[in-house]
Amino acid sequence: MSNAQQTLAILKPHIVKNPFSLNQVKNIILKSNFEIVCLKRKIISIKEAESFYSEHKGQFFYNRLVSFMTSGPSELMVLARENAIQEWRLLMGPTKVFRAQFENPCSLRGQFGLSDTRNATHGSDSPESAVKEIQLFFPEFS
Ligand code: IDP
Repeated sequence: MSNAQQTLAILKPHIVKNPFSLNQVKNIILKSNFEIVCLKRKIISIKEAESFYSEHKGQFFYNRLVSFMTSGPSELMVLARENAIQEWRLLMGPTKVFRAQFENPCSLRGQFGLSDTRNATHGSDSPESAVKEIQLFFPEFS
């Protein structure tokens, strides 16, 4: 794939727990021209979640976020396509679920988000974080 860029995507635990949602989200990913380059289902450890979300340490939602993200299996993916980082964030929609539902109800967070914490998906926000996040969860790949 020429001009392909990679990003780290996470399908958060409430999506993975529900086979119907999981299947729907994966179909949307493939229909949106992303290639799933690597996929791993795992329970993120507390240490990994704390490091992954370290920029939010001290925020009122940090403990809730770490405990939700470690509450069950997530699916971690390296996604590739042209402009993957921006396109995946567009497909996810806004971080806050009420905004996603009003501003972009067809986005993944608009359709599958349950709350600001359980907002369905994660996506890297820059080329630098994509490299760092892929390295954290797929050290064997990078
Ligand atoms: P992003 O996931 O869209 O990049 P960030 O601001 O980096 O958004 O926040 C990381 C994660 O922290 C979000 O995906 C969400 O799960 C959680 N989060 C962000 N803001 C809030 C909030 O106000 N309440 C609860 N959880 C939040």
